[in-house]
Amino acid sequence: MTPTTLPLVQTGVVRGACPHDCPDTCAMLVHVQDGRAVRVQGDPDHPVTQGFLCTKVNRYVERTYHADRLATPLRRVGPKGEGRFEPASWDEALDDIARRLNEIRAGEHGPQAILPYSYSGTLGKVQGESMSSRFFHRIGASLLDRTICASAGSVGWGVTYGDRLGPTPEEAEHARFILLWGTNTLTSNPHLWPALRRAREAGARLMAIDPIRTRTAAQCDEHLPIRPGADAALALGLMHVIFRDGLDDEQYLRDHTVGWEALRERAGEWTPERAAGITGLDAARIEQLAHEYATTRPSFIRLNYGLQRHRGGGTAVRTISLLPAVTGAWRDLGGGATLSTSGAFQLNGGGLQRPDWVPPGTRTINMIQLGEALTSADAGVGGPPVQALVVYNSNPAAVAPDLGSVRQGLLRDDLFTVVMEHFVTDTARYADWVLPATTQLEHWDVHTAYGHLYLTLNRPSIAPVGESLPNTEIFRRLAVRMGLDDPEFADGDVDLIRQALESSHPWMQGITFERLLDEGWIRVAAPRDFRPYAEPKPNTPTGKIQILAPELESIGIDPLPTYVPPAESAEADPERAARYPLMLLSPPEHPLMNSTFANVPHLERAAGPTKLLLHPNEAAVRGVRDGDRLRCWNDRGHFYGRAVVTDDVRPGVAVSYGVRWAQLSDGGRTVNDTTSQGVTDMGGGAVFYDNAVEVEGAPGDEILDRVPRSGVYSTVPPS
Ligand SMILES: Nc1nc2c(c(=O)[nH]1)N[C@H]1C(S)=C(S)[C@@H](COP(=O)(O)OP(=O)(O)OC[C@H]3O[C@@H](n4cnc5c(=O)[nH]c(N)nc54)[C@H](O)[C@@H]3O)O[C@H]1N2
Ligand SMILES: Nc1nc2c(c(=O)[nH]1)N[C@H]1C(S)=C(S)[C@@H](COP(=O)(O)OP(=O)(O)OC[C@H]3O[C@@H](n4cnc5c(=O)[nH]c(N)nc54)[C@H](O)[C@@H]3O)O[C@H]1N2
Ligand SMILES: [Mo]
Repeated sequence: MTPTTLPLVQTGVVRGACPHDCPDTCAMLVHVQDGRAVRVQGDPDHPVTQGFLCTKVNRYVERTYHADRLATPLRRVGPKGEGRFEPASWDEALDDIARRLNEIRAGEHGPQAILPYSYSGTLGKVQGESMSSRFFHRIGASLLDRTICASAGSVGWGVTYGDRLGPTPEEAEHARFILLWGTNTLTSNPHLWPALRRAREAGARLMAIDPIRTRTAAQCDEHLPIRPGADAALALGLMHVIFRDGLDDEQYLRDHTVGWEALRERAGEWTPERAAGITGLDAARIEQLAHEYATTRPSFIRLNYGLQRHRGGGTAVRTISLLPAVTGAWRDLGGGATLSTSGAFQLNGGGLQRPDWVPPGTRTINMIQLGEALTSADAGVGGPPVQALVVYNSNPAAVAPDLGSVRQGLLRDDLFTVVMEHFVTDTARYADWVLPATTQLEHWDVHTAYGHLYLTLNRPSIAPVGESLPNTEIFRRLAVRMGLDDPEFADGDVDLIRQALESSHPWMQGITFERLLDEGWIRVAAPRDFRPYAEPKPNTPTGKIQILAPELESIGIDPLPTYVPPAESAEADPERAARYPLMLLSPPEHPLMNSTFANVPHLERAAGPTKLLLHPNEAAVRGVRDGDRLRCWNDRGHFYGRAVVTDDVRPGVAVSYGVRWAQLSDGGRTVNDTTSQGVTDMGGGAVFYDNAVEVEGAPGDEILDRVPRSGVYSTVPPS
């Protein structure tokens, strides 16, 4: 069965989509010459892509033809984790994997001893969760709760507003007061920037609320260096002033919300002085900010997922998201707040993934507790131990928290691990089988977005590199070998795209595969005057914006907006904070994309060695000088980094940008050796930035642990 049904273009320009986990989902033009990709380019006609790609994705061709790219299946020959493999044929690999998985399925512990593990290597609907879900659902494997990125904020927003919607760059340019709240726009959402620039040229004021003076904060009119995890306190302090001074839009609150009187009362307790004590900001500045925010229209808040990586992340997002309800900013074009626009895309996920095939009572494992799941007898949640792990679209041995525990699990000799990948990543090193997967240039897909309203088709532009196969095809072939004969396993990738588009939602009307093939990308049929909560009919239980969300009470959470201190802060855990006085933030490094581009030579060089940013006062008390080799540690583990002494970070905060490959990092350890498997208040989300550490000088040499380049695993022949 061939995954493509249309011939490849030998020389010309092919329309594609950037597959990465970013709000921008760019329309990407791939230039092909004699069957080889030579360049990728942002589509100049796309209203959000606007003709440019980011630093990382500009290197997509370099990554695709990287000398270390996997060309054949690889079988482990050395001990687990050493990274020694030998090439094998697809038949050998799939026969062995099917046999082992069938044995486990039929064995003492049953199919739930098999755990899929995947996340955002691609956000494609087809190469993400389609055939893979059908496969795992049909065999009755354990379910994976995909919480590593966005679940706290998604639940926080969801209980308040239902679907996630908000102004996109096309509306945001109309805003005149803009708060970039816990988001590093120039790094992680760069295609919003041109809209912000246009707004600014028309007189808008741009503010950043971030513990770090990021490259984005440095470009704003003002930077408010808030303490990590204190955002809800700031939002409540702002509401205090807005209500007190009669700057609220009471009509909007009456018409469209429930619980606003209780919120007004709650906000009454949050004087600017109290908010200042928690946020580390100046009380007078909070007063003034409240006035500026409430009286300048339209006002727009861009929050993103960074700020919810603390214990109180769900509540923080929920609290901030209510500011435009209090002021009525939602009424204006470009006014409101955006966490995500994913609610605009109502695709046929059920048809793609067949959740109806999941056997009743199947357990769910939280992906951020992979270490726990692999090292405890009942997978940490009750039920059988995990005996097989099948990884695709993810690199948990780099991106998951508490890597010491993850590695301990992956080293288990009785764990059967299959990793579908482009490279021998940190995770692939521990595999029994590594299977070569295609990249976005080599397979079909269709993409929604979470920062705009365009649906984008990805057409393959080149033939698969080496013997690589799309994820879908690997699962199809495995299904056949394991004796699964449902006709759904015969659907081709284009069939899956057509199925994804089968939707009765009014915004999906008229969007077909043929049109996408012709036009490349299509805006969903949302109103052009896009003000999603101007006259809201949210799909919440009350049909209103839920300032008061009673369903939270049943899970032990305050049903009203509130402030939840970070788990590892001095407020919540003074004993720990005394030992580990620095709160370590590890947001994305500008030239990296989670862990995906960490081994691409140009970007590896651009990122340089791991850095550890410290405020001059923190450096001074530890005798640390700029450029020193530092060791950063807590009870969970340690890693090394080069000191950058700078007042870009607050005292009490340390920063190490990520995500790195352990095998390319000093000592084979990364920041995720220190992060915790704890969860957020809502959604079971990751708390990467709720991480108390200490730092000391560590004179000595860098030690790298790179898997040798040649002779160990088979690579693509040099071109
Ligand atoms: N270049 C690049 N772009 C990316 C990615 C990447 O790895 N590299 N990753 C993509 C993915 S998967 C995601 S989810 C997004 C993430 O992108 P964002 O949602 O923007 O999240 P982060 O970069 O994690 O954090 C944003 C900012 O929040 C700040 N921050 C941390 N804690 C707090 C807090 O408590 N309060 C406030 N106010 N600010 C805080 C951080 O210092 C950081 O500057 O980016 C996507 N885009
Ligand atoms: N300390 C710290 N840790 C973090 C974060 C942080 O800010 N700080 N951010 C977190 C966030 S927001 C996220 S979203 C996660 C991301 O974590 P992951 O979802 O694991 O993302 P990546 O690290 O990009 O790894 C994706 C892998 O998928 C592979 N891949 C790409 N396309 C395909 C394909 O078509 N088929 C197959 N089989 N493989 C493919 C790539 O080669 C890559 O190795 O990391 C989290 N980890
Ligand atoms: Mo993410």
